[in-house]
Amino acid sequence: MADTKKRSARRSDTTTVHDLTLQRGNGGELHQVAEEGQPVLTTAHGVPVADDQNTLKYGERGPALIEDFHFREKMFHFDHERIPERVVHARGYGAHGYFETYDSLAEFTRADIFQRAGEKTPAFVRFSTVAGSKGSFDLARDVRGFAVKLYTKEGNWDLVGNNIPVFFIQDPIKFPDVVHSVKPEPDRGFPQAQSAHDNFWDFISLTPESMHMIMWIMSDRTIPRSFRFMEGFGVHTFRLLNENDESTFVKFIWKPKLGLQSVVWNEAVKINGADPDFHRRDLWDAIQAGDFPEWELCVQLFDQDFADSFDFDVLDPTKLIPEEVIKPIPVGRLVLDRMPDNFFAETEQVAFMTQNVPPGIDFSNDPLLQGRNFSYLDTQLKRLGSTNFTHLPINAPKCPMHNFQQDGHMAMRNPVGRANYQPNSWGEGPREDPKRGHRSYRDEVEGPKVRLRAESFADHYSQARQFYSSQTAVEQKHIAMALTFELSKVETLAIRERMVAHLLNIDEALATMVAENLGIREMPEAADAAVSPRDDLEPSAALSIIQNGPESFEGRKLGVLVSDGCDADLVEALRSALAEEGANIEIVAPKVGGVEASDGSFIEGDQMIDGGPSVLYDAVAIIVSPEGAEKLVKEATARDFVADAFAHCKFIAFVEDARPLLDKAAIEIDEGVVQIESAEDISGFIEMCGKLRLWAREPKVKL
Ligand code: HDE
Repeated sequence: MADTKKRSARRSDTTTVHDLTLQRGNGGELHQVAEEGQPVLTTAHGVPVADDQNTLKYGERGPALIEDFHFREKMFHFDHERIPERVVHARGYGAHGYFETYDSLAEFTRADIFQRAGEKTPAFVRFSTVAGSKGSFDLARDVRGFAVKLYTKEGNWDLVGNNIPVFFIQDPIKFPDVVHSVKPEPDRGFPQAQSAHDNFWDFISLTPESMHMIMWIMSDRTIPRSFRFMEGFGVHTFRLLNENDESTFVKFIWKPKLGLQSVVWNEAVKINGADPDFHRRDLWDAIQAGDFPEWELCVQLFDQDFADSFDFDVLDPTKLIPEEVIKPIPVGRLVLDRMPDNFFAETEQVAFMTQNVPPGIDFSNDPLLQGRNFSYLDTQLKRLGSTNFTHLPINAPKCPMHNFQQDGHMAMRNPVGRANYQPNSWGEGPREDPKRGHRSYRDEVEGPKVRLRAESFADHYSQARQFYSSQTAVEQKHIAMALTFELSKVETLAIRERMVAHLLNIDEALATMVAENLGIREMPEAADAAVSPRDDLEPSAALSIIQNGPESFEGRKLGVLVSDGCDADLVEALRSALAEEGANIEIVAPKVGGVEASDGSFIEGDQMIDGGPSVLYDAVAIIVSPEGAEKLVKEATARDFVADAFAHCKFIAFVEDARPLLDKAAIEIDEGVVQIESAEDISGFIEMCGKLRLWAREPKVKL
């Protein structure tokens, strides 16, 4: 019996498949053979491998042999490939670039990076979501991390910020609680990458200090169009110290060159299905195309007198200083121009730490910052497994460094010589330098040892109210809809009501709208406020996305739905007009191979309709033939393409022949739906697309 199952050994022969020279093994399997100049596969110990297709066995169908060191080593390494994901900000995407200093800031800081105009400092940036796991989707409603590592000539400076200038909590002891509450609930293990569940809103509704942050996360800031269209904030107040150790307080802000842009919620939900890597792909594509994203670093500088007289405590991380009160000054620009060679080695293993500051930059007593300075070192050991994580190229400084730290797991930098301590008599090794070294601000601190929250931190609603009143009507509506959506997923009625009680302290109309949308029949009393919310804070236009949107279509993407028989000249004219604008185009066709245009030319597709829904584009054009339209009206994905673009208030260009498709998708022609028949019509359409969306349409498509 056994013999009948036995495969007859085949003769070895050589074959060529798609330029690869392959050799057939005894079982018929194909081996890739090293050609001249190609390296030979080896074990990790350098032993050349003869066969990487078959384990070592007794007989062709017999048991495997433990002696197979190559198999054992290969599987051992594979089994250990994963390291723990970050406990927060697990899903991230990074890129290399540089920071270029505009002018010397020597008056305020002795930080080397700010001494010389035009100086370029290598940088690595990692953007992230906070709550989701590594494999979650990019368009979760979530804060985005904006962590920047600057490899300065006097050590690494990590500015570990977010795309929102305030935070949920005032004291670091609450960090594990806020993070636990937003993560999947521990008994059921869901929901993934969502704040829309009971635990999160339970914690938030019991934590009034989070209300300002809640206004931000319910705004469209948490569903950005791409990393390239978002701001970054250092959040805390830091100090700059000059040569004489004189201190100036500073807040750091990154401003994107392309302006601010977000998507709408219904779009975000669909993008997550259509392309869970939407933000990653966007950054990758832009950098590969040489369209390097850019941000300006701005500083808000102020002194102790301002801090003493400002409406809020500058040490309170739930508060910001409006840009109209202290104007941000641009001090340099950040350009991202290179993707990592290896995602794991760089993006995954990069270790950001708030305590990495060079001489000339120092901390304030913001309690959250002080807590972070402890946490970030601790977490790297857990994640990267060795105190020697600074030996990894992505974390190592690019300036000379010397110390007596030695040994430990995986030590790569091993000192030579006799002295491994100082002082020593051997004249060996580095010594400290009080002049060049990092010096802390000589802060005078006194008071009893207490567990207390400062009275100056007690106003939890005024800036939340200021944020809301600084938004356009469209943005205010989005906040109300987001709160409604999130709280509709909360099953416990008391939690919904508690949130409405907080909203009453922020804006009565907002609270009423959310209560009505949720079907709450009896309006609760306003929550007790430790300090009465103020209504005298001026609205700040800088807090709105729409008022700080892009000025052109640059850096964005048009999706063009085409069919056989479409007008090739028109597609070509769109393509060149967009290239001139610095914008991108993708052709969406019934078959990804492409379509044959009316002049017999062939237009290649970038996506088939199922793979290129309109949520992936900033605006769309429908260029089809009468026969094409006739076919596409029967195709649900084509109807969705048009209907979604309309529902998401996008600008739509169409040719007359596309009308049946527009009618089938129930499109009402408005000023954002424009007919284009020739190259002359295109420039007006692209100029129109420069605006974010046709918000005037929204009341027609959203209750
Ligand atoms: Fe973080 N945070 N955080 N955080 N954070 C981490 O460090 C922590 C906070 C931020 O791309 C962890 O390496 C505490 C504020 C970013 O690798 C951890 C507190 C802001 C990233 C940690 C905060 C941030 C992290 C997890 C309150 C905006 C991702 C993995 C006291 C200013 C960095 C890691 C990257 C990551 C702790 C609050 C931003 C556990 C204890 C406020 C962008 O150390």
